[in-house]
Amino acid sequence: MTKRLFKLAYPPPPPPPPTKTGSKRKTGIISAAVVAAAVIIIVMLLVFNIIPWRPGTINPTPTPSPTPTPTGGTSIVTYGVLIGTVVDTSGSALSDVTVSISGKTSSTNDQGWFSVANVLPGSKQVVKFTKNGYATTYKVTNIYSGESNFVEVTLSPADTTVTFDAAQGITITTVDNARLVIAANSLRTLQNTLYTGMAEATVTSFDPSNEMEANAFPGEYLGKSAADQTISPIKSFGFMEVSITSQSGEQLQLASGQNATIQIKVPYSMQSEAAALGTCPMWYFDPATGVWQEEGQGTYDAASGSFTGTVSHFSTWNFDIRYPAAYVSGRVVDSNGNPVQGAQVKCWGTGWYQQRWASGETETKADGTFTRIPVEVGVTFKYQASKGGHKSTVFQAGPLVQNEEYNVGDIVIDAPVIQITLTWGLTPEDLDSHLAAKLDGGGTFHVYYWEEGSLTSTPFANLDTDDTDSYGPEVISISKLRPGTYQYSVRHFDGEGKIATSNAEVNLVIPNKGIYRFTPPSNQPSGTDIWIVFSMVIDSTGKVTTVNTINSYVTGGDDSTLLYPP
Ligand SMILES: [Ca+2]
Ligand SMILES: [Ca+2]
Repeated sequence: MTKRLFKLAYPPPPPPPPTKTGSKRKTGIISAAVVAAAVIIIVMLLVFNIIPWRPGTINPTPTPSPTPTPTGGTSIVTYGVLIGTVVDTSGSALSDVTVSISGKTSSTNDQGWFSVANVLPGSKQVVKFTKNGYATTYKVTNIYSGESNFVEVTLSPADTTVTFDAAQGITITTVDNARLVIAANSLRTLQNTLYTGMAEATVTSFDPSNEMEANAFPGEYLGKSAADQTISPIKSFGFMEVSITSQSGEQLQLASGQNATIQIKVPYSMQSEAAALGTCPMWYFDPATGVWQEEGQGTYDAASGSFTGTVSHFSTWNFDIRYPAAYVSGRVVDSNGNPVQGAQVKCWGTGWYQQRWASGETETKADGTFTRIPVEVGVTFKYQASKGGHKSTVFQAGPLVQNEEYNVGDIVIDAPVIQITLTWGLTPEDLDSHLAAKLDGGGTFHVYYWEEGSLTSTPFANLDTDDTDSYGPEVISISKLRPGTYQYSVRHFDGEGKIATSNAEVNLVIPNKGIYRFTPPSNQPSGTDIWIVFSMVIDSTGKVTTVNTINSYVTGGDDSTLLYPP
């Protein structure tokens, strides 16, 4: 952000890249004061011609080292890539969250971004998000071969962690006045033996009238009926995540025939509705299917403003009812009016007690359309399209009447059409993504940490996240391809080790063309700092005609001419 402000305030002279000896750059760390001081110094240097700077030219760079024979791997792969971001319930980026999907795991960087490559295609795949001290949550997403998909996740800090004697049981009350009662001698190990030692219970209750807590809802607001297994949209009065472990960390469950009691305080704004109902279906989140399964029923107690019910196993439990629905349709387009395929559309209730459900479409069709997203009748709702982590404006509509079909028209979004991910291992600490292009007609651009770019204006390419402390990911998105040649490189910015032994992996995702996976050649000449990975040629219609694997090492710097295609 600070770098963007800097560029807006002082458009003509691009700042020189920082030196390795300078304090670590990177978004959000540099204070406004430091930026202002840097601006003054740079402007003075430029005015007094201390820094040579020539508009429209690229700084000279050292002679390249001899190019080794490519030995790195390149393949077109038949998997999908899952990219996403994780925030906490205050909206801050959350690092070191473990992300698991069909046996693959990854973790989030300092900016809360993650990328999982090599995910087998499949619809309605369940993604699990865990972090010590936080309530586990899940998202459900589709994975397509040759495409990237994106999920946004909110994790809530755990409310209460209590150690207790399983032989005696315990009653735990959370800050939201939710309650869990575990009877004496009611726990078993996963080997089905009675557990009588010390146990640790982590309990987190969620107030769905709080929009950020509602965002931490596992899966989707869809429940499967106990009676006939039909799936309907549901809205919540409150939910609770319970995890019980032995002292050695082994997961514990309720023994056969045993029940625990859970009680959820209904938000004040929903208490008259709860009182009128008297009872409420209970649902548990089934990580195997990604759907809420109805099981049992809670009873409302007006004195405490709570629903109470019993459960036979621990999971995330939810007091929800089905709601009468209206249906929203529409189309997602780019700023030129072209349909955007694969966008997500989310609708959610708004108002002081209506933000207790959300619904959506995981991807728009080839013609950009989405159909029949259920919304609660009689409620004003918001809606928004997103793709690849980039979002449209938030719009508002409703209230609608039961079974009404409502078309919102076109939602405009500057979505990425191509994404390039970079991940690596522990060392070097800081690798950087560079995308540089020579355009037909003479223009150039270079997107990297110091010039993050933009999806809504030239260069229509953006560095979404830069990682500086091992592993990655880094993500570059491109929203519009312009005729010319684009070249992507990885530069070793900082830290011990070399690119060749970094376990780096680059995935170039071109929808309708495929995913190109690159790994660095092993024979990296000493002194080289740049791995030129690939170039791609864009024709006059803005389509990728060829992807050329380069896989060579050169010596340069952040502003090397060698980062540009020849
Ligand atoms: Ca980096
Ligand atoms: Ca990192």
